[in-house]
Amino acid sequence: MKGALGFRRTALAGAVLATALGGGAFLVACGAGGQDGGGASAAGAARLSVADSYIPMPPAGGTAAGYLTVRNEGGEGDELVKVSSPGASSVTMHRSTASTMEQVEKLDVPAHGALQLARGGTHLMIMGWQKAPVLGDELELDLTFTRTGTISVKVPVKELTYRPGQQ
Ligand SMILES: [Cu+2]
Repeated sequence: MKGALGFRRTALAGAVLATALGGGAFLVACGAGGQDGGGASAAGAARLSVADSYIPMPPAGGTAAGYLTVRNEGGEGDELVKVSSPGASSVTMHRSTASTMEQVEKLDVPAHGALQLARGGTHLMIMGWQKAPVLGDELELDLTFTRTGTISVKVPVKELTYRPGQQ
């Protein structure tokens, strides 16, 4: 934080000096450039949070899907590159296509946007449960992002028909 403020002040001082030497037009260009640079390094980092996570109850402890939303309030994108769980042997990322689904290695979390895993679209596949899940259980998922690192969330097991925002 301190470093970023220091940089801003330096850039500003440079702009003022440039005015004295070079005139108004140069000030506009230089000032705008300097501020953009400062903003990108200070407030631009990805700021992630996870919401609306749930796992529809799988039939007889079999393969389950997992859904969640990763919000990014920061000015830099990030990408989800790995998901694992202490309670399941395998968690993979899948994208649904018209007739099937395919595994993907990473999912983008856009700046000032969100990565949404939802029914019919991108989802997690959770296999090899250590203990057959029951309604109300929570499964820890460790989500690893390129820039942010790992975020751990407890994801509740819900009824098969559950959708976020309604019971
Ligand atoms: Cu799948």
